[in-house]
Amino acid sequence: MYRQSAMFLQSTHFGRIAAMANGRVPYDKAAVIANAGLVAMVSQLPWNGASAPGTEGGKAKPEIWKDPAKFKETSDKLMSETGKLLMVAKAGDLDALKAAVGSVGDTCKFCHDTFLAK
Ligand code: ASC
Repeated sequence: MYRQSAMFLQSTHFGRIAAMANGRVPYDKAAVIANAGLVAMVSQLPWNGASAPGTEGGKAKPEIWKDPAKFKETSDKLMSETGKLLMVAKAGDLDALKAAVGSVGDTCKFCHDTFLAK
């Protein structure tokens, strides 16, 4: 429940940024910064409810607990990419924002493809 709640919040706030990066919603620098700050913060949370012994279950694959080093590498990458997203958000360049949104989204997708059961 903890893990899924954190993932839901990340998806919500990242989705608000992605909507602006994709042109579905008008670009609003302050809103991007606010949402990127939340994504950078919340991206640090799910691992408290994933990878520790006793947190198996849901749609998380057993590989998370079998290969914790690989999982840590993957979760560390998300935190570094969301940190970059926040810096780019503050800089206010829309093209750079699109690229950073792409990098974060690729990181989400890689981890889901690897560690999330269908
Ligand atoms: C999102 C979201 C994800 C990722 C993923 C990227 O906005 O909720 O899980 O991006 O779809 O491929």
